[in-house]
Amino acid sequence: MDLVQILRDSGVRFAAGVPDSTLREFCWVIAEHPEIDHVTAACEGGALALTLGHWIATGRPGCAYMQNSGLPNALNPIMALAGPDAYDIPFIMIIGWRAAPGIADEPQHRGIGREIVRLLELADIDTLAVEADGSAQVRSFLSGESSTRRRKALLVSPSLTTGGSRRAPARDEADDMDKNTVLQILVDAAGPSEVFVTGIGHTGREMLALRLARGEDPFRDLAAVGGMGFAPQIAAGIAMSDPSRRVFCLDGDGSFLMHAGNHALVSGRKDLKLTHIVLDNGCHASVGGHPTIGPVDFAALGSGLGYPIVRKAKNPSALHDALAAIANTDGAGLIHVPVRTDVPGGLPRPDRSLPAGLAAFRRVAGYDG
Ligand SMILES: Cc1ncc(C[n+]2csc(CCOP(=O)(O)OP(=O)(O)O)c2C)c(N)n1
Repeated sequence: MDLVQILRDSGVRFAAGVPDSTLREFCWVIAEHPEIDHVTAACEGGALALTLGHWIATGRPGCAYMQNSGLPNALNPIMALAGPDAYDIPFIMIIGWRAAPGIADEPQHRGIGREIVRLLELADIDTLAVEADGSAQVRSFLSGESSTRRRKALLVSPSLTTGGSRRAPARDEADDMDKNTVLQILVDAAGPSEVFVTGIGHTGREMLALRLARGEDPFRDLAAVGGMGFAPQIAAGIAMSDPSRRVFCLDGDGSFLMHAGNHALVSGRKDLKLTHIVLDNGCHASVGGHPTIGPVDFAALGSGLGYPIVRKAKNPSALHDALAAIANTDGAGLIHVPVRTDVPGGLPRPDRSLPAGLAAFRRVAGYDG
């Protein structure tokens, strides 16, 4: 089904969103559509609010697209700005439905996958689960023939995903390090008791592969697999509560930007032994390689947010220098590391449930006694 063309035919001329693997091809096509103005958003609430501005200026509902994990990020503007008790503004949402009923999916997606229809109903949004042969149904839903509410959501499950081809990287990455080289350097540089927290996406699984290849405990690191953008706050919470060791946070550029204001918590905190690494591949590599919002000068942003020390490391020796400089400075440090976009195939997954993995991490770190 050509969902983008159906949106266009329904009058949509503006779209904003955060990419999702379920919507992989949709995200590429809508970004390239000649008649639809497209913006990548830093977070889902931002995407939704962009569509509100579009409606205010044009009277046309815009389209906000996202993975269902991002719906809670958008519920604030949905209910407190666009809802019938607030400004009562129409919009159309396209939502990638991870863990749709009957589809096996990762545990972090299950809660929202199960409850999304109820969440949308509570938010006064009319919902249609899109069927593979449901073009006519979608057209009638969007035109208002079969749905009278002003706010509408189409739920798209992975079985409808088509295409999925990666596009060329948004920037020349020939001189960038590959992520595995960076991870090796970080693990070599860290002391035996130092702690790693990895953000969402493939980095956690790449660390797992590295630990297994090195014969090390695969549960030494905490993979913050849900909650995109929150790994740095988990890491900072550990660092605030356990000043005896350094905490490394391995973040993606998309994740760093999603809730960037939170990083200012490092400002003025001389006690924080936190090394925040932004692995910047310029894209959302884990969901299909769609470009992240920007370009952004992460080093300038880091300084502005109050990191006492900020470095950009484009090669192994610069990364070694940056790690040493941060280790010798009070307070948190940020390292911006441009990395290549490729994602290795066949990455392992943890062989335990999330609570069991967390328990193992706390045991290895000595936090459970
Ligand atoms: C709140 C939320 N929005 C979107 C997603 C879908 N998602 C999973 S990984 C990812 C990309 C993360 O990009 P980045 O942090 O740059 O890391 P990379 O994938 O490039 O390593 C996205 C958008 C999600 N899981 N949760």
